[in-house]
Amino acid sequence: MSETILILGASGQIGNELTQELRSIYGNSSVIASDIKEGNEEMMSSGPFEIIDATDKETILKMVKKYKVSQVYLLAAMLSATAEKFPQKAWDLNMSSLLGVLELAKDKHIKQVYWPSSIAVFGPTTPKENTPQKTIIEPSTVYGISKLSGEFWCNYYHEKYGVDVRSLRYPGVISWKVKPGGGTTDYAVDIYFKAVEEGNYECFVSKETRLPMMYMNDAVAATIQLMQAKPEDVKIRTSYNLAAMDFTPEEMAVEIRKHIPNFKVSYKPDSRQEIADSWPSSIDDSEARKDWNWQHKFNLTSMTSDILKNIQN
Ligand code: AKB
Repeated sequence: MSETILILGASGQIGNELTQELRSIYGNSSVIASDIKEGNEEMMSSGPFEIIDATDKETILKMVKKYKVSQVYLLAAMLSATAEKFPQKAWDLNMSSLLGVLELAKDKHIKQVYWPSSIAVFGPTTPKENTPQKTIIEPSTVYGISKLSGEFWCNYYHEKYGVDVRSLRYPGVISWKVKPGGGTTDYAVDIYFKAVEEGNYECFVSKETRLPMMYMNDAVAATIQLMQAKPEDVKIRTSYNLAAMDFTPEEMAVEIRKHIPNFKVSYKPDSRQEIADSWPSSIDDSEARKDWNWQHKFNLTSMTSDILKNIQN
């Protein structure tokens, strides 16, 4: 399979690890990383990198032509907590970047597009447990509104113009290589670093807040698996529910104490609590499992061991 891939937003939490995995599959020179800021040493030294603003359609087109790009992964976005502070900016970034890339695909400059959605499309009126693919979707955050609109734009471009765009509704994604920024689920990453570095953590959501989560390794695997699936197997062109595990901060603390027995957590919920409370506590992703055979590998126990081992190293 030969593809030339452009990743927009490659220096971020998911972009960084996705870039490295795609480079190992398609070859370093076939995966062009880009962002408004440089990535880490591994990304910069292992393959091509370009400074690109994801809302700048003309520059994207120039790069698509320069490298003969066949696929674009658009990962640049403003996440839930920051988007509440800068609603207009979040809407502009999240929407204009997507519409620009969809137009390039419509005009046949690229063959395939990946665009991430999120559990943030769901809102307070959505059934909380085992949230189905099709259900009440009334988001209460700017980020959620932008993701929901984006999903329907993807579907529209697919139906109307035959654009091959694919998408996943990520749960909170947990990683240790690059930290996330501006999300509500960021505590589930911070907690591991604070456990190792300081032995205690002040959590910004309450101890019983249950949210759907996934280890980065699974998120990257799912993304690539969806992009490699046969077009006829990709039956949902808004965005697929995707799940691996769900837990509360208290359950995380119990798991971390198996490795760091004196680890202490205190709870001081802030404005992010309201966002977390509006999201599902678990997700039904049976459509992804049925359509393209999605299977997760990591649960809370195996993820915790892996992350702590890596941070301690
Ligand atoms: C966030 O917390 O904003 C993101 C997400 C769930 O999309 N991690």
